Amino acid sequence: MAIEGETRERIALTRGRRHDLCVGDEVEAQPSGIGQAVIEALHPRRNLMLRSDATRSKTLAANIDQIAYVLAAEPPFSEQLAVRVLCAAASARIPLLWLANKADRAESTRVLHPRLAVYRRLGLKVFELSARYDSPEAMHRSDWFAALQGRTTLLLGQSGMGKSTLINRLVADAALRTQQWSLALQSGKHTTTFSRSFALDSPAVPGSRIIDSPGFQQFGLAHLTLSEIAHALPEWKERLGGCRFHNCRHLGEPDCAIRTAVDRGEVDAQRMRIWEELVEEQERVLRR
Ligand SMILES: Nc1nc2c(ncn2[C@@H]2O[C@H](COP(=O)(O)OP(=O)(O)OP(=O)(O)O)[C@@H](O)[C@H]2O)c(=O)[nH]1
Ligand SMILES: [Mg+2]
Ligand SMILES: [Zn+2]
Repeated sequence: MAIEGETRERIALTRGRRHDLCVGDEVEAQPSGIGQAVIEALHPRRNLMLRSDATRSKTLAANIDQIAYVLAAEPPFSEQLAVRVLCAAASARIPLLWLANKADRAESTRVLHPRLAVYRRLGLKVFELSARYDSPEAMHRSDWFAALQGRTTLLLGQSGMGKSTLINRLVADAALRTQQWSLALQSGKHTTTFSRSFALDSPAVPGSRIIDSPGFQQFGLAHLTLSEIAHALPEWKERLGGCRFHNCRHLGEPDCAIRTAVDRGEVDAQRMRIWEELVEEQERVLRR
């Protein structure tokens, strides 16, 4: 953590067994010894991104301006996970954009394009880049870089999509620290195990921050109702009033506006399959 007016960061300790603090939190803290501080109180949060399973929820970041979801064709992109993150962000009222990384891998990236097009048509901002190979000049001229300026952005995504690589390119001293950490851990791996906020080097607009986070294989939405999930899907939201039943789950009920739209090709069928899996999981959570 950082204390206002200090340049060096401190290791923060919490009183009691408080585990719900997360990156981006603003706290009351007292310096305690060299390089340490004790957190006394948590300031109210402007927003909070979280994921949850049936038994517990995990806070991911607080007080952020937006989420950049980093995806790529390799390792395989899970649209189901991406939709889950879209739903969690929408319900937390946090704007979200997609960074489709590894554009240098033209062959594999090609298969992503039809899916990216679906989300662009739904109004999502989708940018393509190569965190590893784009030149710094190209990065600084890009629309996605402009979208990061002046904001605090949380990078989220499956493991191996390139979140840390991107931060290493954007933050001059991040790479160094990454190396030090992995040396200290004797792990030899560069996979991220905890979230960390960095000042983004953007001379034009001060105050930009970017947050690295550990990749995930699962993203539970136990904290959302089915209705909240349905309302987070924009092309569904506008049709929800059209179903015959007020509590339609869009799983084959008669006169379902969403099914009709899927049959007519107006709503993407892949999104319907993801919805079916979400309903099934949500009902499993409720049965517990
Ligand atoms: N070809 C290519 N490889 C990339 C690109 N960006 C990242 N990679 C590679 O992808 C692998 C994973 O990158 P990381 O930055 O560690 O991925 P991450 O999203 O931080 O992964 P976690 O920390 O596990 O969540 C590394 O081998 C990177 O070199 C890119 O633009 N093109
Ligand atoms: Mg990482
Ligand atoms: Zn319906």
